[in-house]
Amino acid sequence: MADYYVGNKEYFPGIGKITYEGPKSDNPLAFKYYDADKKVGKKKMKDHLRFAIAYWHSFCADGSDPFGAPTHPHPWIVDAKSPMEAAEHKLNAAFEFFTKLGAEFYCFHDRDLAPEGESPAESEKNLFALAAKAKKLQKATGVKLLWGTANLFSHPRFMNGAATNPEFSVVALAAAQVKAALDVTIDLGGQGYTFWGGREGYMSLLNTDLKKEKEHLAKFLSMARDYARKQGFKGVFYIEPKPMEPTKHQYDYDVETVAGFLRYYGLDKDFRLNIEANHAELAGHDFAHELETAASLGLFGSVDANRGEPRNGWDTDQFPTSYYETALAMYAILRAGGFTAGGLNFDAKIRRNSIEPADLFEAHIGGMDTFAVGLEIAQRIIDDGKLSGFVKKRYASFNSGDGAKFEKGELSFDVLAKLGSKYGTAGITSGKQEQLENILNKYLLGL
Ligand code: XLS
Ligand code: NI
Ligand code: NI
Repeated sequence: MADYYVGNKEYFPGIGKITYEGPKSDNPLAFKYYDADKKVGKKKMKDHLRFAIAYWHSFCADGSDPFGAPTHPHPWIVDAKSPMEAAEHKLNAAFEFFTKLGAEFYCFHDRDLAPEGESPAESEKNLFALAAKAKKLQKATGVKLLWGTANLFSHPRFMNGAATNPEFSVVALAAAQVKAALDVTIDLGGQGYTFWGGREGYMSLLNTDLKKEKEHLAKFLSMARDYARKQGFKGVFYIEPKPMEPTKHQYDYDVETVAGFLRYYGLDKDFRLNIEANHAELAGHDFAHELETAASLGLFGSVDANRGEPRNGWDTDQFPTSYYETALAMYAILRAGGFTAGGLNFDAKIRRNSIEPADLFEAHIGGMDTFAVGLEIAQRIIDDGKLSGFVKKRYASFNSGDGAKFEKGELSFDVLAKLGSKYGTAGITSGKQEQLENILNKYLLGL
């Protein structure tokens, strides 16, 4: 990656390139565990982890919440004379941040990059103008676009949904936005394109035709896919599941729900899952459960790396800090074959009262270190082979004899039932969960 780019102005003065200093360092602006070029298994850490920065949280969100005004200073908008100039300054600040941190990828919504105009045509013009500038910065720095997306949830026109809106005109407006977002994603060499359906759900069944809305969603996604493929898009389409918030119930509830939807509508060839830790928690699942489920269906794609607050029922989007969670996540990801087009996108925000410029760096450094540790633990688990060996042995009765016949579909149900009486209580064995948990704790300690 080229040295950090500084536009007309440096937005994070006093902070240089973040380097690896090792676990003994107490420099808050250095990596303790993430050592980009260190080999873990067959790949370098950076190629396993493929870190991406979420443009919206880091450069757009201002610390405001339903109870209070913005708290984050955002120096890149202070001296701007127009929203377009502010967007340009923000872009410079973002690339300064990416390159100082050493993150190779970023992700954006159309409206993060450029302000909405008075008409769809003006919005498109704004977006294309900013994308042209982003393209230059990508070229100058080597930073790449992991995925693009369209914000189909903030504008009041989407209060009843975007692709699932009961009004056809709004569905068409959503298409105008997605088309432009796809165009810039393709132009910027985006490796993926994400659909997160924040408003694709309902608040009340009393005013909703659920079947129609789901059909409209599928139609919309198929049309968008066909358009992008025709434009030469070779990347991966992602659906990002989330069970609720902002709607009471979102159609893309969790991985299983989305997998069923994709298969029912024949979208499973082009679409993969973008799995967010906090959304898994909201759906009542472990993060690793969602990853494992997607992998088991051949639909694993990418990750929105963050964490929730277990005692809150909403999407707090905090930076990951738990080795336990990242180890189990990386264990699932490595066994799924690792990332190809996907990566770890920090869909996470610093807290409202984290108001120093360094806080944004420290948050990402912590997240990257936490995933680097998780990766090393996961590789240790794989190399040692105790856990996978146990699992393999646990299912060994299906490797030969009647068990193998069962798997191959060579037994009728009544024969299976007869075998039941033949075997009696043989094979009723311990799951050894506690022993395995103790082994996992050893790996966590690096032993
Ligand atoms: C919100 C989602 C959103 C998507 C992109 O909860 O996580 O940020 O990642 O639209
Ligand atoms: Ni997300
Ligand atoms: Ni989220």
